[in-house]
Amino acid sequence: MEQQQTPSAVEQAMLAEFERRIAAGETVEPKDWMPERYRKQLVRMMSQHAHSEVVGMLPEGNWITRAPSLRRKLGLLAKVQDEAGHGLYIYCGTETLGVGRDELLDQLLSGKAKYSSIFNYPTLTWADIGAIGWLVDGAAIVNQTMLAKASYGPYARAMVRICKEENFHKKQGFEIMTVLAGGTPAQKAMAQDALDRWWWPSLMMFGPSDKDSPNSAELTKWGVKRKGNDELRQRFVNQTVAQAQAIGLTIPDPELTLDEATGDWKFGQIDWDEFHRVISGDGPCNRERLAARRKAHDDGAWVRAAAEAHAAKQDGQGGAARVA
Ligand code: FAQ
Repeated sequence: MEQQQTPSAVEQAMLAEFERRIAAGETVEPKDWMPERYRKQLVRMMSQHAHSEVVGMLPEGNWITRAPSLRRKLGLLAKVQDEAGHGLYIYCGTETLGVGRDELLDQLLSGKAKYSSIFNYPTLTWADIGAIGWLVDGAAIVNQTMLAKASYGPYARAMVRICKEENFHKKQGFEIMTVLAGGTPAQKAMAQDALDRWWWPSLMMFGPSDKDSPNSAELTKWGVKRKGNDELRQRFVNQTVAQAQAIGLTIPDPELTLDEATGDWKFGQIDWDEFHRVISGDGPCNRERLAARRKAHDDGAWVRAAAEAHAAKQDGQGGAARVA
């Protein structure tokens, strides 16, 4: 009986020490003791994030061959490549928690894992590329600037670099929108249409309202999340309204009003039914996105096989050299 209580007391002491470190603002590193639940929450959130970066390449990749100029094509190509890099940093960060990339990719390809709702919407016109950079990267920056202070070191450090790159992405998107909004009436209409379609899905990126967010309390207690979903969403709205006004576009929300007392732009009701449909696999492009990822994985089988054969050959040569 006593033997069963002792480990629990030790565990409690370790948990208390862990929480003391978090409260003191210390960073948790891969070899530090951590509660199993903390590790699980991080794997869940980080792997979803990594998948989002990789699936997020698809809607924009759709326009690489149709970019309106060489300059735009180069910019978009570089951006999409950056997103692949972001996925890689975060998968590497997740590996420090003892989960292999193969396992995480299996979860994505089998449809078990989540990725950001936003990437299940189609890119119908060139203006959608501007809207993604401006709104989607803009929302990602607001969320990830907070995560750059997360308690888990490898994740926080990945966020610092990612946010720097996302800033370029946002600028290229906003510049595309600025040029279109100041162009011909047809170009301006195309920019407005893209804003109309991407606005509400961008607000959904921040996740459900805090009162309906089952993970927030635990993530906040352990210093992974430093701000709630609603506060970040509000921060994004406040920033973006002024930017839309500056380029003469209208946010598609008749209820948008400035609260003079707080300085917040109050916005209308988010369609949470749509959000839940999209995250449960029934959005406009969920099936298409997963099919594209599965095809890319299958098409890349020979590259993985060649890389493994090369590594085995190098090991063999290294071994021979060492023997010699
Ligand atoms: N989409 O309890 P909460 C980017 C799920 S990167 C899908 O509030 P949490 C860059 C949530 O997972 C964009 N699912 O959850 C780029 C949970 O489900 P589970 C990705 C969502 O973790 C730009 C359930 O709902 N960024 O855009 C979404 O406390 C352009 C309950 O929610 C990140 O992943 C959603 N929007 O807060 C790339 C940032 N929202 O797992 C390419 C890191 C919620 O219990 C091109 N993640 N869910 O079954 C986070 O900050 C958080 O995980 C939140 C959700 C805020 C997304």
